Amino acid sequence: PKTIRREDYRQPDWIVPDVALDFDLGAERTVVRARLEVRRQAPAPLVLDGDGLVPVAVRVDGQATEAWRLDGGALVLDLPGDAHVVETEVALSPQTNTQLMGLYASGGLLCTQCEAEGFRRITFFPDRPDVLSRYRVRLVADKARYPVLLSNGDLVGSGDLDDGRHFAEWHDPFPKPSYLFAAVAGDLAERRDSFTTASGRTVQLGIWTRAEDRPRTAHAMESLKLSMAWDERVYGREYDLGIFNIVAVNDFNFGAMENKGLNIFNTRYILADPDEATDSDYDGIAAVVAHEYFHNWSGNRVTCRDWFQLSLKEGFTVFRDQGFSADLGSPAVRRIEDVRALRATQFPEDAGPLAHPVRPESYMEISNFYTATIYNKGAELIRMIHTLVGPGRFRQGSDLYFERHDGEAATCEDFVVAMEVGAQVDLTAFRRWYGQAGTPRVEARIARVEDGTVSLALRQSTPPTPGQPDKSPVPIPLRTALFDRASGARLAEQLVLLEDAEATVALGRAPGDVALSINRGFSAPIVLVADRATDELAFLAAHDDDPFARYEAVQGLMLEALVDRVASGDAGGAADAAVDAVGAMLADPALDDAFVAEAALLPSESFIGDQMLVVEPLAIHDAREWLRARIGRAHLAAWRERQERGANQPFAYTPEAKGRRRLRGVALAYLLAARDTDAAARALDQFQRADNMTDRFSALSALVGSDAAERETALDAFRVRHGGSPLVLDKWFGVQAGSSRSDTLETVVRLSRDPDFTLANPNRARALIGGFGANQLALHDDGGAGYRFLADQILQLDRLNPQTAARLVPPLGRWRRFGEARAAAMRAQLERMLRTPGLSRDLYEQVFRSID
Ligand code: B3K
Ligand code: ZN
Repeated sequence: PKTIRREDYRQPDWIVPDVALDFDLGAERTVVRARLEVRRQAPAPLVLDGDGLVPVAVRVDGQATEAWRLDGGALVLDLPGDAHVVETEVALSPQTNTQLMGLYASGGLLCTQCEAEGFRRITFFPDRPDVLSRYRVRLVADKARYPVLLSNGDLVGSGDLDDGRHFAEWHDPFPKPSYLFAAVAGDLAERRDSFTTASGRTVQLGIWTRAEDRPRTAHAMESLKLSMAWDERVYGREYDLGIFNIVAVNDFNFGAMENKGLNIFNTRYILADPDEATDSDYDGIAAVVAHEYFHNWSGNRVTCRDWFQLSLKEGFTVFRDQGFSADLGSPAVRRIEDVRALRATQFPEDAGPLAHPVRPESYMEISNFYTATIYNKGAELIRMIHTLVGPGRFRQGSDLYFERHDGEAATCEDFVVAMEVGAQVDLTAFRRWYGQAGTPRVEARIARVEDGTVSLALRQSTPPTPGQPDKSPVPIPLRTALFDRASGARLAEQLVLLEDAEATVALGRAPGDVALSINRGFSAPIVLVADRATDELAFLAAHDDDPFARYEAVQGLMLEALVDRVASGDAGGAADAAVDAVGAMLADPALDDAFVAEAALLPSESFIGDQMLVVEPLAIHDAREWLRARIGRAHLAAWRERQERGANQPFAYTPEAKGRRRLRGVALAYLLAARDTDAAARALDQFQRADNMTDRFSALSALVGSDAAERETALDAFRVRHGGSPLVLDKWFGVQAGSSRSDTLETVVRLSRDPDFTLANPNRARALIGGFGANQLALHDDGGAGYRFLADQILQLDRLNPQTAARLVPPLGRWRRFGEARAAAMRAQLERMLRTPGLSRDLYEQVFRSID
């Protein structure tokens, strides 16, 4: 496959101001007729991208022509003038489209997915984000099978035809790139609502699902209305069309898609009721509904010039949805969750063979670049700008960005320039964050100068990443405070900006002993190496007034204990301090349950592994279980009380009740780890009596790693109760794939042959195969069979759905982090995959990059 480079960007030779599409829809066969008004921008032939398309007919200015050729799938025409009308006709087979890109069938529905390059699987077109067109779409289908016909924009006509067919015509007045095109046909039920914008326009809102799912769309609709109001209030952005529709589909490659006026969602991010969705599912729905809605401005009104600019829309939109979610619930807890996710996915990516800058330089397959780096690190860059300039100036910057680039295809540079001008800040050095991969490491150490001034010595370095051996310093904003150890008082908080490789900063005068609180709120996406003694961390765990920093201090104690335990079998004083810190939080009535639950959670096994030179999965697991048992036993009474608190109250969806449920789940896991006598019975009791999925599933999760008889009882009951609901069955597969039992590989192999398992559905494949890949203990268990199984599944899936297959590769790409035998066995599987004939471009690129 060939490599596409950012430096090779050229403006389009031809543009397409207007396009009319005519779909004659059917699952087995769909005919697409396209009419493109093309305008020349440069002396070159017209190249219309195509992927797997065969032209049935081609016309230029109304005349049939044979003067075309196919070049690597694209339709090439030499046209004489500067403006022509080009018409093409192709036939598609949605039913056999297992890639789920382009037009495909899901359940009884027909739907599209075009980002990034799926539109070329529907019709011949300059399928690049800098070609913006006005679309007119006519959909024709059998009325009984496909009573609902949706596309972007406004409905401008509909009616019946002969032979039981009907049609609908949609017109989208906003010019858009082809990746935002969407069409849906199916037997769908609507939840309808409306929203009145700040300027008084009424928008008709519709969420479309199968009829039986309609009752489970209330939370998504509520989230949509809150998002619309939030974007008006916080960013001054109003919705622009008369209609906003969302359709939920079962088979979808990722979370959702922001098509103009017609978002298409994975059912997972729409459907919820208390009996089937956990609180974190509810949160995920609110966040993704908001994210796709926010794209209407950050992505659709202002789109990307080319795919190297992907983070322009994704990083910014993640930052926006994080702000929305923070405002909905507890900002501190939300920040902790976001940082946990960053460390779980983006940090390892940035430290491994797939590391790439937020604005990449090259790719083979753009689908492989919808990564945690583009999304989550991209959001952290925006957050740093926000931190540097403050909310007011940030808003002036974002206003200017939207004003300047409305209707355009922009670049990351355009965003930075708009921020510089609008927020009055010099971001010259900050631009390096966009081009440099790798997570900076910051060493921080305080020293006392004679006159009582405390100074902070900082040093930054970024490890080499593939293709980037030498790194420059980046500007790192560090929210920093000192505490007086004797009184517990905070002495000062300041925003320290580390711009050079090294710097020393005076923090102020402090008479007595101090504790250093740094990178508060996780103000920069870095790895902090602060030379702090256990008792200093313990102090911060008890006294820091920044909840995130307090959480970090507790996690720091836990990590220290775990790393020591793995290294030497001993855990020094850090384990005792961690035990005490958790106890103190449990006893502190001022802390809310959600925060305590987050802070009491142990670092994940893979995050512990990330701290070590050579990852030892079993030793890590044992150390973690050992610390878990200690924390469990030390606070048995408190855990029991937290597990029971409010258990008999009926379900409520309030922040307090959510926090209580979260802590209940954590408490139950600690009770099981402590081998409290009745823990398994207690878990089964919670499982059986729960009137909601959060409590039921936290009980099941706690039991699934145990040998207790209650485990099978719960697993069986769960399947019987929820077997008819695909999303809940995904949980059943996933929880077993994540189990810490030694027979997990066997279980997963058996489940892969279960009649309810299929690789064709991405949610199901991710639950079982993705869940297994993320299970460090099980994947690396015997250093061979797990890798082979994972590689086999990836290869099988690649034949159906390359995009989803390629996303399962990263766990194997971490081979360098493991001991020799494991590394060799993992590499052998990567090599076997690479040798397999007929690999997709997606999988080839991921495997190829993972090998060296
Ligand atoms: N923009 C889409 C992602 C498309 C992924 C294509 N491989 C969803 C989102 O980020 O909102
Ligand atoms: Zn997005």
